[in-house]
Amino acid sequence: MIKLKASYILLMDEKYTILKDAEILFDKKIIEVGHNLPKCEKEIDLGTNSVIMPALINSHTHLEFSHNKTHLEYGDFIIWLNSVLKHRESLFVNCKGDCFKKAIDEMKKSGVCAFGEISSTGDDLKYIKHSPLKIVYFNEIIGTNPAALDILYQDFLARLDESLSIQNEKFKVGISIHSPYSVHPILIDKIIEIAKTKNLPIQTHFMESKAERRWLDEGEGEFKLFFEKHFKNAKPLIKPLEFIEKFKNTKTTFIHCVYAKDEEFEKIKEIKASIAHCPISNRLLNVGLLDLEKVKNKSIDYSVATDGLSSNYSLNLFKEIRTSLLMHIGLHPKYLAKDLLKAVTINAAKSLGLNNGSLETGKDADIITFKLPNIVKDISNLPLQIILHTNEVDKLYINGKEV
Ligand code: MCF
Ligand code: FE
Repeated sequence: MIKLKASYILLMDEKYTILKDAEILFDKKIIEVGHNLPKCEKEIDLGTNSVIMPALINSHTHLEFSHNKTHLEYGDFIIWLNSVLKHRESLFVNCKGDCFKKAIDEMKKSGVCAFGEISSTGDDLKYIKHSPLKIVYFNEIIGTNPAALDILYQDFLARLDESLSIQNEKFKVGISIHSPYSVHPILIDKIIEIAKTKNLPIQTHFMESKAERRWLDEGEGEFKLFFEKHFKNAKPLIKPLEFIEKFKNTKTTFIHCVYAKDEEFEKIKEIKASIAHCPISNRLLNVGLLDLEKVKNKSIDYSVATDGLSSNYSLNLFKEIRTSLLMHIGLHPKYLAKDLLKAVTINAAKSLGLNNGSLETGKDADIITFKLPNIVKDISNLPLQIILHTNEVDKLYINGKEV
């Protein structure tokens, strides 16, 4: 059992409780948070201007692309996609043990205790299965060629089985349907059925670019040229609303949603799905900015994630939320900061189906501690000051153990 004492403790509970000069008692799980808690053998006072909060959760990454620094081309979605097709093989071959370790280390230093990993090949499994961080491993399905559906499905099943065979308390399995433009509806249906039977969380990229919007609405635009060039298949296979509807009665997170329409947001809400917002990725691929005000007004839960190093320069989640704070110029920084901390803790935990993300009795003891440069007298400013001044944490506990 451990007891920590800090100047500020953010619970990230329903009421957004922030305690001053308070304590937290935990073993594997959180036992109690409050003042004057019972004595225990290991007690640490973290000192002046110290903060305790739930460890962060990066809901959406693609670590298999972690070798990318300067290979992929930014500034336009289709140009980026073409550069992915060109460099994918060599990026994967060059990302081995060290490359994954570096990526995980960067997240760990920024206070991340868990991440959602999209895997398109399964080759990353051997490198990350012993990660000190918790993983929700989303086996990705991608492909629209009717002649290849069976091979793709069999390959997917083999990867899914392998990942299911190593499940443990720190490694959970999910399914990723790449996007409405890149997966054949027959595969979508089969795979959603598996997710339902096995109760697995799902992630899918949705309405990321204007090109995707135009292709799915009209069957025209840059995606038409892209499909003709690579796949000789020039017809969109599903309507966006019909796509969302398929995820009814599953636990799904829609990634990006920059070009989603009102009726699509409403459908996402109706089926109780959530959104993952990746602002730096969206900026680098130059697709625009998710309308967070709309997402909030429609009461849809959102998490904030880095996406992979395929569309980001860093996997540091504090940097990601600081960038979000600076990008959404229409929203008040103080209140946006509160929502952004929720987005990388409790909302991300819900998205991945984890028992962490808030400091409440019975939750996993996934906790970070760090120090602010000075006192924050009015605690209503604390979330904003945390986002402005934190890059790395002092301590990270996962299931009550310091890592
Ligand atoms: O989220 C970003 C941008 N949108 C779509 N896909 C990816 C992202 N980062 C990596 N990807 C992967 C995706 O999982 O790139 C491939 C897929 O395996 C694109 S399709 C060849
Ligand atoms: Fe992504």
